Amino acid sequence: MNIKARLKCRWRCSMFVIVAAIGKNGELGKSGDLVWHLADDMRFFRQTTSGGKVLMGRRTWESLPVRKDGFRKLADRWNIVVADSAFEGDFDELVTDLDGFIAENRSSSERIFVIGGGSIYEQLLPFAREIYLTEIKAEDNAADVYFAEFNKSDYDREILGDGVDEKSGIKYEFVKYLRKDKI
Ligand code: CP6
Repeated sequence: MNIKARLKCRWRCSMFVIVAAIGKNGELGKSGDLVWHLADDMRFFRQTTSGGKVLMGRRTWESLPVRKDGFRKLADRWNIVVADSAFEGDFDELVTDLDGFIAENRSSSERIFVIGGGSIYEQLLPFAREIYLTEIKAEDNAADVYFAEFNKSDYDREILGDGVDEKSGIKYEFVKYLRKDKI
């Protein structure tokens, strides 16, 4: 990142908002699917992202089930997928140059929810002022995708809620991380 870009972004980098559900060790994905399927998390995710724009990688898009109407899309949201130009699908917007997309959008005031997966989170972390993590108090050593390491001391941590999954008995917290500096 050059100095100019940093200066330009000094006051308004709230653009990219990361939303993820992770296990105790950062477990995100397993064999092309999510590790965690908690009803309360799905509700939280839907409520948080509904009506907005969601940005995801190609593999995350492919992990979405094809719906009854034959479409693979997160309903009521503008679906943006990062893939190469030959990639086809029912998404709303294709991003082939992620760095270019970040540069164009990072100082805008409109939020874009970054919803996965591992590689996309890692690339967007430096540009996200807010991170919404569902911290699931369980482990899965068969996971093959993990959330990127990030420095928690750079953020203020606020617990928005917690609970226990009825089906599995697994505990979780909905946590908001807000960057202390203005990036
Ligand atoms: N964040 C949280 C997410 C997702 C979920 N929970 C999610 C991951 C991949 C897809 C859709 C949603 N980003 N907290 C799961 C409900 Cl394809």
